[in-house]
Amino acid sequence: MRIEKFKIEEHNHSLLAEHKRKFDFVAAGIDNIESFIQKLIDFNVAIPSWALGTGGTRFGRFSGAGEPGSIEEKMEDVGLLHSLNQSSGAISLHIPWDIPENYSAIKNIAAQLGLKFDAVNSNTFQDQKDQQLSYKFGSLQHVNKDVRKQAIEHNIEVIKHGIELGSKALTVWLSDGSCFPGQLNFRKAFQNTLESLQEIYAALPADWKVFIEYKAYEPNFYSMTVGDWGQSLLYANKLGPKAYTLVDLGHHLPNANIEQIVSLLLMEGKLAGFHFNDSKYGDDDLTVGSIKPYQLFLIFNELVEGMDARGMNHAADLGWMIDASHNVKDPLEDLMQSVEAIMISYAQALLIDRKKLNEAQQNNDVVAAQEILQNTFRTDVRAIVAEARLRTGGALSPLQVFRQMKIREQLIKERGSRTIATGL
Ligand code: LRH
Ligand code: MN
Repeated sequence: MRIEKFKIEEHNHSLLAEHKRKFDFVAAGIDNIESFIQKLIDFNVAIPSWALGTGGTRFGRFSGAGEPGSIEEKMEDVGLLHSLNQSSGAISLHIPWDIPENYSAIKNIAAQLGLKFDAVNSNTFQDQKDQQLSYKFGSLQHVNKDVRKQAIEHNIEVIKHGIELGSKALTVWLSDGSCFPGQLNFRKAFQNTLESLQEIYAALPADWKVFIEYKAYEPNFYSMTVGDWGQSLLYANKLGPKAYTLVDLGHHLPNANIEQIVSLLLMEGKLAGFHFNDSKYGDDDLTVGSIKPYQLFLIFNELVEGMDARGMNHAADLGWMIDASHNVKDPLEDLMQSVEAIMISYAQALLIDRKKLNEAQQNNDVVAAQEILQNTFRTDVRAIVAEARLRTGGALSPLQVFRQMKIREQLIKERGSRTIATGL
């Protein structure tokens, strides 16, 4: 299904007066409001193809209804999101969960929906039914050269799919590691993984990047072979200029200072981008900004400071992706909330008075520095984010339109209540 533009215009008209009042109030205090809004308009977050259905835990999954049962329906759902918030103009495919059979048909649908193909993701953390050799004891790290070869070939196949679709990056996340002390020779596992990644790296087109995604642990694991930002950066530095470190917010040990990690990866020119989500304990893949919104703001503070220090293009020079799963929320409502949280944190980071903050830091005026950050964090920028949507044909309140138009109910009518989306 598609949302007719007039429906969104009707909705915006009904909220316009209230919106203008709020916008004029917050905009009054901002000098460069127009360039500010343009940055928000240019900023898009890619939606994961594996997070458009209901997820679950290893103990249970409570399936939703009207879920997309094919890659075409998944693109339709991302198209719905994008028509409502004008900030979700890309989809990130996970292969083999979402193998594009007919490239030109898929590209036509993407063009009609205004979608691009972001990074493609390989999967050597599951055994596929027609697979020769198992990844039970890892993939790129495996002690058996044939298993490594099989995993390398899969990654090269994923690159080929991405090239056909116009993607420019491969994301590699490995569940490789060990469950018990003594099970693995860490050095050999690292070297096997590096040699395997070098073969994958050699298959990258000149204008492509490879994103090495690290993760501290999975339940039941004693070690991960790409366990933290240091290990990922070691691989990325040894691989070469097309290799970068991808930061999934949920992949850290408790209380890790992620904003400091981001600052240093940016300084090194080795930050790939993000898998945005939020977590209370482990890799909970919860709605962005739902648990630690201040941390998200601090991360965007480092991003804006670090990107401007390197003269980077905010929208284009890093990979902006969501990686979440939905156990109790409607997947599309959850994703709308996540995109909104990202846009709010980015807008607040743009609002920080960098000159004043730098002065406070240079004068070791700790109180003033905190006041600058927290006053900005307590500034309600939602009307500015909404104004960016309004100017690009989006809805002032995407969630309100989604509910008022009973879009999930319409999708259930179209798809039935038993469709299951591949993915998490
Ligand atoms: C691993 C991960 C990775 C994806 C998977 C779906 O936890 O974050 O990015 O491959 O989720
Ligand atoms: Mn991830």
